[in-house]
Formats: sequence, structure tokens, C-alpha cells
Amino acid sequence: HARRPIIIANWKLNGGIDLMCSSVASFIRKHYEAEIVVCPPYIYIRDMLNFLQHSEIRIGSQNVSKFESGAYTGETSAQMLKEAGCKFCLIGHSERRAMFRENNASCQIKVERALAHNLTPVLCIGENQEERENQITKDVLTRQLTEGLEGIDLTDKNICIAYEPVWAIGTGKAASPEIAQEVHQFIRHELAALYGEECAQGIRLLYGGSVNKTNAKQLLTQEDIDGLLVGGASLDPEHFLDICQQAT
Ligand code: G2H
Repeated sequence: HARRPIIIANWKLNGGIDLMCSSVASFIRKHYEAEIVVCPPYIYIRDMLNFLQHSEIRIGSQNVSKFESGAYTGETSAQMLKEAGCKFCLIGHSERRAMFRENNASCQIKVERALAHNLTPVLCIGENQEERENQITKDVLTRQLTEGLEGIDLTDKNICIAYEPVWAIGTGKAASPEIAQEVHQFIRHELAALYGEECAQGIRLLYGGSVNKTNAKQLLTQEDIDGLLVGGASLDPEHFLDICQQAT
């Protein structure tokens, strides 16, 4: 199964126009073997799309509403994101789970919404420090997968799963390639149990958590790691470009 590598930049709540302009300047007129996706704050999605129209870079959102439309102040729907030009959509990032009360059930709805509008969901899962120390990492991940994908048929659907151990996020302490591979292999195994081997082999699994240009290559060469979700290091365009070019 040839899974095309994928590198996703998660800008989180960072801007502004300056970052956008410098990023665009370094991204365009380049060819990448990997699929490159940038997830800016919603407000920049249209501008980014305009700037990047002659490039191969795709745009993703950092979140999506679980509602279609109606009286939900402050929300943005999957349909709107699709119309705005998004191809991808992060769902259930650990910061959203920790600070905005997202849980597996809300992620499940969001995955459904994204798929219904042809956005590729990137479902984020991962254990925290305490769960790892208590050796319940696999139980946590199994739950996040089974509940986050419950009742969703993934056959012929595009979806990515991002493994982001909470203890590695923004800490500078990335998981070692060995630990990350072990977990990714487990995730693929769980997906095979849910959807069959064929489907599991086609799903791209990304690692996220303190990825930088120094650790990217080693992570990417692991058998079950198909891509990277990059936070802090994606805010420096040259640094991010370096990571993108390591994905072959
Ligand atoms: C994990 C990651 C991007 P960072 O949240 O989603 O952020 O690379 O800063 O750890």
C-alpha cells in the first residue's frame, strides 16, 4: 500500500498577516513529494487560499462545528469550510478536548459532518502523561478510536488519524521514533479490527507533538508513520519548509 506522505501545519491561535505572507512566500513555486496542508485560524482561510492558488498546498481548518446551521453563535459549519476551499479539517485536537470540552462523542459527530461535506477529517487522539504512566495508553486510544468513529463507515472514505501524545505537545519532548512507531502500529491494528486490513492499510496515520526539522526524518521513516502534524515549528516558514522537504 503506497500511502502518500502528508505534512500538516497547525498554526493554532497564531497569526497574523505577517506570518501568512512570509509562509506563502516560501511555500509557493515548489514541488513536494508529500501532500502539504496548512491549517490557519478560520479568518485567514480565504486569504491563504488566494495566495496559494498557484501552489500545491492545501488548506485545512483547525476545527468544525458539530452543527449544520442555525442559532449557534460563533460556530462554523463543515459546509462553510468546504465552500471556503478547505480540503482537510482537524477534529478533537487535545487542546480542544482539554480546554473546550470536546470528547469522543462530539468528535464522532464532527467526523460525520466533515465526511458528509467531503472534507478529510484528521481525527486527533493521544494519551496524557498520567495515562501513559498508568500503562493504559492502549485502552485510551482504543476508546478514542471506537467512540470517535462509532457507526461511521470508512470504506472508500478519506480520513487521517493523528497520534498526538499529550505529554509531547508543545513540550519539546517528542515521542521517540520507536515509541511513536509502536503506537502507530497499534492504531493501524485497531483500525483493521474495526474496518478490515485493506481499509486500515489505506488510512494515513500522522504523528504530532514537538516535531521539528531535527526529528522529522526519523519519525517519517517509521513503517506506520505516514505524516506529521506540526505546531510550533510550523510558525517559522523556513523551518516548516525544511520539514516538508524531508517527507519523501
Ligand atoms: C501538537 C502539535 C501540533 P507542537 O499540538 O498539533 O503542536 O508541534 O507545537 O507540539
